[in-house]
Amino acid sequence: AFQKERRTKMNGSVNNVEKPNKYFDKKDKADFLYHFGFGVDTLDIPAVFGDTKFVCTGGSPGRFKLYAEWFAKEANIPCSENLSRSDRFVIYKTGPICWINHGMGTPSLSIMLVESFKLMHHAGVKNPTFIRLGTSGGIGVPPGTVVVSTGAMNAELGDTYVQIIAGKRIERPTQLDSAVREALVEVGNEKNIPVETGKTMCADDFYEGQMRLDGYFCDYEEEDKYAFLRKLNGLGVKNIEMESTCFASFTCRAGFPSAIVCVTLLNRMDGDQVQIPKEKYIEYEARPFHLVTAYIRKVTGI
Ligand code: R2B
Ligand code: URA
Repeated sequence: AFQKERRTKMNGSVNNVEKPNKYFDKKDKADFLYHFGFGVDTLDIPAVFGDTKFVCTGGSPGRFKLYAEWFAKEANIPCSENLSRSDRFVIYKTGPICWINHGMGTPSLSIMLVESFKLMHHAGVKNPTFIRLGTSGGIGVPPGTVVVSTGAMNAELGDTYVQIIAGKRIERPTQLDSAVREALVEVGNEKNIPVETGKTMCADDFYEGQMRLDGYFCDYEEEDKYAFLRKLNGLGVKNIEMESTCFASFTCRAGFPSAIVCVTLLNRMDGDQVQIPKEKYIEYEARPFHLVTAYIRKVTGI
């Protein structure tokens, strides 16, 4: 019941929160988070993670180590060592913020999210906010734009996350928290970070699934690519990445407020190759960090 109450406090949410798996608590004591490499029996999870308020996530392990270190430096607080005991994901902690990478694509992200949700459960954390800080391909916005997603669209252009369970297709809603989004946009404007809001399309691959002309395979024409991007544009899509539907759907099911903040590395209307000068890449990948950090510091007072 307390989870339902939590969810109704969130703006823009209409869905009931799902309770954790009914088999979960019976197995609680022995639970091992395989892809994090530790479990209830091998780590004092409440002592290490019990104060968590934000879980920041994104694809690359190196970038998330860097983000954690930058945050620690900026807030003048310590940064943990890598707390993961597996080489699948890295986990850093700076005060009440966890920085965990999720790899590329929804299968990898789904594993990381399930284990993060179990981690929060074992730690006794009641209402963590999850934020994805990522990269993406822009549609009709200049490279370097930070898109704060209003919703996530799947590869069939539906506003759902499609899971195949027991041979059946299950579709779930992909809402994001409007209060967190609005607060992020406000901070972006205050900080002069180029922020836009819009829908995010989640593709199942980087090349054909995003209608690139630079993959190994390409059985469509250049005009098909532009027609598809224009169609997305007409549906309010500002960027394409590879995790948004799963991220939105899982956080929504758990009742955790969440947001997706992705910088665009290129405008797909102008090309497909991601080949930007190193200094530009560093500048662009720092933008979601600056935006999310300013927001977190504002709401936590850290
Ligand atoms: C954005 O960038 C990655 C592909 O290059 C993928 O994880 C994503 O969503
Ligand atoms: N990530 C994607 O998924 N697509 C892009 O075009 C750039 C980054």
